[in-house]
Amino acid sequence: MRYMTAGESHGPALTAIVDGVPAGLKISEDQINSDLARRQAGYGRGGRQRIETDKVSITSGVRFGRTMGSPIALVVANRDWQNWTDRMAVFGDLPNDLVREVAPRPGHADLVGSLKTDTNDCRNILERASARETAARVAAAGIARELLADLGVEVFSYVASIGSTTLEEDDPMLTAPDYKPLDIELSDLRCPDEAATEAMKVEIDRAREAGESLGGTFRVVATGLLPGVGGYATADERLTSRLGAALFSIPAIKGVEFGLGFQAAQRVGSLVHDPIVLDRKTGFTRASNNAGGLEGGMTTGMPLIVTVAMKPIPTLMTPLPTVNLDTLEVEEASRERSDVCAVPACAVVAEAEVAMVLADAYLEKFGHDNMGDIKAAVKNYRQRLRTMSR
Ligand code: EPS
Repeated sequence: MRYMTAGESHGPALTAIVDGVPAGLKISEDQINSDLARRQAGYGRGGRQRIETDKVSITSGVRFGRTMGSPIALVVANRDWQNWTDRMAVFGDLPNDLVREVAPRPGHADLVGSLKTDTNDCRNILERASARETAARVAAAGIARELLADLGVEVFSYVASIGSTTLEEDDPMLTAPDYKPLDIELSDLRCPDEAATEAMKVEIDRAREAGESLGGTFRVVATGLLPGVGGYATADERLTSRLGAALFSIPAIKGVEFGLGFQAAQRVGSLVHDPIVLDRKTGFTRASNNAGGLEGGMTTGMPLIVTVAMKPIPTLMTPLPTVNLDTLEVEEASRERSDVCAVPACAVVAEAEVAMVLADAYLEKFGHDNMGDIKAAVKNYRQRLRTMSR
């Protein structure tokens, strides 16, 4: 199962195509729309989100609410397109009075993308490099989430820090899976602690007043996983590399840690690895989860816990110096309308990427054709695991 997206930030629409989806999977537009709404929210978001109310339209692959096994096309319209038809026209001559973007923003794809594609208008680059594209990813991953939910797997995320303000957690590898989705979604920053949320808001206010932007960290958690999904034998089977690649494909991601992550490198082995224990009801399990649910590139059956770092958004209202592409003079980088902080939204996008990789790995292990056969294979595997631990 894989997806591809197309679409510019201020073009008519974003499109995603998902293929490799088994037949017989129930799809809910409402569920996808609620994920799209979560991606739009969060304290620190900018003016664009007041224009958009992202809704998915499924134009192929689903009949009477169920997948047919054919590619699924999903479209999310850009309402803002109405305001950009002059500057983003699909056809017609280049207007003489077209305002080009010639002051590339440090940290964005503007300059290098323009050099690479031989354009003197950074808009050709920024329209696609904009994080607006991630709405299409969230829509696409709605299919993966339905599949995982049908097999007992839930994926959620929460914000762990904004700038220098951190959510205090004793041992997130033990406690993260127990956070209540409602506590997370009711927070303006998708952070399960009220006091931390308020402190993060203060830091965002301070950044906004200073014309600054802020990054942060968040965790993505997947529960209900079976052990042995992914693979150890070849590089491209390993879930660690697949999840890493998927998460690093999100704009602005600068770090990904599995389980204890970098902390594991500072501890002795006995304080890192998770003792194997036998639970008479559920089979083999672990006394701790420092590995964050992955060993040897495969799921262990413990919750998957990934911590992700997002850099501050490159668009600054107090801009850094840049070089004008026309005059070659030093000037201030362009001020595009932007967010001060989009970490809570980015966490929803990361959930989407994780869901897509996990769904793909489940299908690899349990078959691709239809949900009935897949569920029977999952049941059979569970049964064998129980027998092996007896
Ligand atoms: C975004 C839409 C964009 C930006 C933001 C993410 O809309 P606009 O450019 O019209 O304001 O708000 O993009 C960036 C932060 C970026 O660096 O490109 C969205 O829908 O997520």
